[in-house]
Order: sequence, then structure tokens, then C-alpha cells
Amino acid sequence: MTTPTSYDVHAIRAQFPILSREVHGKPLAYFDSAASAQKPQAVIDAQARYLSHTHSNIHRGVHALAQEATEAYEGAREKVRAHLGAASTREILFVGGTTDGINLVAQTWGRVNLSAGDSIVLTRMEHHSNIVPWQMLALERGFDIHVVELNPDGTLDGDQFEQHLNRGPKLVAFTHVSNALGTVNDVKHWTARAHDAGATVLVDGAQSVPHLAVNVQELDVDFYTFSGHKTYGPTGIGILYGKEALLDAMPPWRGGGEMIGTVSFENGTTYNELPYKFEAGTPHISGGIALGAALDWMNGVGMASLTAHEHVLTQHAHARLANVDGMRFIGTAPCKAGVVSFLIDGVHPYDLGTLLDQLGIAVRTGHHCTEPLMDKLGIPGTVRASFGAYNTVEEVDRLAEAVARAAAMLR
Ligand code: 7TS
Repeated sequence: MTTPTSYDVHAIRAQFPILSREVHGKPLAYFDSAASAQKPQAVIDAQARYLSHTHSNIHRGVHALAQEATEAYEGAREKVRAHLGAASTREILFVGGTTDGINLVAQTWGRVNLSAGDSIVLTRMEHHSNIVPWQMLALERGFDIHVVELNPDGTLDGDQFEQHLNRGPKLVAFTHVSNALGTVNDVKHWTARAHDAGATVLVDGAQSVPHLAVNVQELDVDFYTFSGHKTYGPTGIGILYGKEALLDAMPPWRGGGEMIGTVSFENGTTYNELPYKFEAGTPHISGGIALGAALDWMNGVGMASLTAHEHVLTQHAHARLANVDGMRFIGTAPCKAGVVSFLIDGVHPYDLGTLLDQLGIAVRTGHHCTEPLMDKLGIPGTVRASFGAYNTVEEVDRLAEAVARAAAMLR
């Protein structure tokens, strides 16, 4: 793969105000997009325009602002539907983010469908947010959690996956792309196999939606969730996609305004239709609208171009960093997206991260909320450089040179 000639990374960078600032007197090189991506002016403007021109509560007013705000928010839902290739906006729930989306499924679908004697399947590479909600529920409900281990390159152990499926799990929940390793999992394949085994499938899309074109109907997943802030949108907003029949059958989670049909002390309460049944209370209206703008922005760049550009950066980073003495890459799967994780013999990741910061280079160090993975690898954490639409090959060169210099100093 090469960066498409039409991909003008400098024109893209110019749209991100934060990228022109300095850190410790050096130009910022931001390699922490897996934690949170920076925001283009179009997203900042969409949120500011809404707040300064349109804001009102939604769904309930007859006045002009209430109607405009509702149209903008529901328009954003339609943009998300189109971006994910979902059949209907009834399948698109606004949630707080990936963590919130997974907790919703655990507390509604999970609470109804999982009990003692059942099992679910997770993988060794899951982020804590796709582990802990299931552990919390398992403590209460008494089901078993089986874990798919990894091959040395950071891909899933397919034989073990099949063995776990042979036990007839009720749920298979796994990440599309690993935030710590960069591994891209074959979601279509494993979803089909999980369905053959009778399981429902939840996919954590926190690290895939920012980098890859995702079509939930093609993948045939039952639930898919992602965070707005990693897709160039705001924090505090995200999406849970669920197949309509599943969402329909699930009880609501949070109770309150907006999620009801009628409320009565005498006759009990009925619930609203999808997707509102799962959207109690006043939502993050400006966040939803700005998330729609963020997806518009990504589509303006073009998902295929974005994927190709980030692939070039990832390959280049591997090639350049491989020359650093004592380099050990953590995660060398053939199919990776946007993440290079590494350790250097004799150098603590935290010290390296701190020195890089002094040079204006933002990387992440630590366990990346994947402690079970780090424990299994027998390491405390890694140094992780993660890429976004705005990173350049020259920045990756700067990273590699700085890592080599810093490592020599620290040894
Ligand atoms: N799942 C994956 C695969 C993630 O990478 C993250 C966040 C989450 C879930 C949780 O997303 P949230 O938006 O609900 O917090 N990952 C990271 C990271 O790699 N560094 O900081 C956050």
C-alpha cells in the first residue's frame, strides 16, 4: 500500500489548530491518537455553531430552536447509520463512548441472557472496558469467561478460538483492532463462526472506526460500539449499534425522561420505541452533532485513503525503529492498524516517554488498559506510537531518531 497521491497530509494538518502549537519549545508531534484523536476545525465549528446558534433541549419542544436542535441531532444519527452501513437509525444508540456501550449490553442483554452454567468468550487482547463489565456481571450471575490466547505475533489463536466455540458460548465479545498491539482481527470470519456456534457477537470498534471502513451488515455483527473522541469528534459521546430484533427484545437500562411511553403510579410504565428506549435523560446534544461532523470529515478525506496513509506510517515506523539497538516490537501481526508498540532492552518505557515529551513528541507508555495482556507477555507495559490522519512520514523519522538518541542516553 502507498499513500494515494491525492492525499495531501499538509492540507489535512492545516485543519487541526492544535498541531501548530509547540510543546516544551518544540513543534508538537502527536502520536497518541489511539488514546484520543485531535479535532479538525470543521468539528470544532460544528459544535460551536450549534452551541452559539441552535442549542435547546431536543424531542420535546414545539419552538423553533427545539425543532432545529432535534433535526440536527437526529441528522447526526442518520450520518452514523450511513457510516456504519446499518439498516435503520433505530439500531443506532447514542451512548457515552465504547465503555458505556459495552456496559449497556452487559447490563441489559447480558442480565437477561447469561446465568450459571453459561459461558462467554473474550480474548487476551481486550481493553479493560471489554473485560471488567463482564467480570462484574459474571460475579453476580455465575457464568464462565473463557479467554482466547494469542500467537507470538499478537494474532488470535484460531484453534483455541474454535475450541471455546465448541463449548457453545452465549456471547463472543472481542475487539476489531487491538489498542496495545495494533492487530486487526478478522471480524467477519469470527462472527460467522460464533453464529454457527449459536453465540451473539459484540465487537469493540474503538480502534477500528477511526482507521477502517466498517460495515456492520457486511460483518453481520450483533453489537458494535465506538467512541466519538477517537474518530476526530468530542469526548463523552459514542455509538452502540445493535440489530433491531435484539435491541427490541432487550429491557431498558437507565430509566428516566425520554425513554418512556407513558408513566403511571397506578398502571406502571411503558417504554419508548427504539432507539429512544435506551436514551434516558438529556443527551450530549452538541457532542452527537459534532460526531456527525467528524464522520463527515473522515468521509471527506476518504476512508480508503486514510487507511492507506496510516498503513504507510505504520510500515515506515516499523522499518525505522527496527534499526534502534535493543528494539523489541510488541505486536507484529501481518494486518495492523495505526499502532506501533515497543520496548527497548535496558530502557524503562516511562523514562523513554518522558524524554520524548521533552522533544515535543507525544507517545503513550504503560499497560494501555490491557493488564491481562501485559501480564501474559511478562512486561509492565510498552511505549506506543499511534497514528492519525495528520501524521507525516517526516514525523515518524523524527520519532525514530529521537527514540535512538534517548535510548542511547538512558542505557
Ligand atoms: N476499547 C478499546 C479497544 C480501546 O482502545 C479503548 C480506549 C476503549 C475500549 C475505551 O474507550 P472509551 O472511549 O470508552 O474510554 N483506549 C485507550 C487507549 O488505548 N489509551 O487511552 C484509551
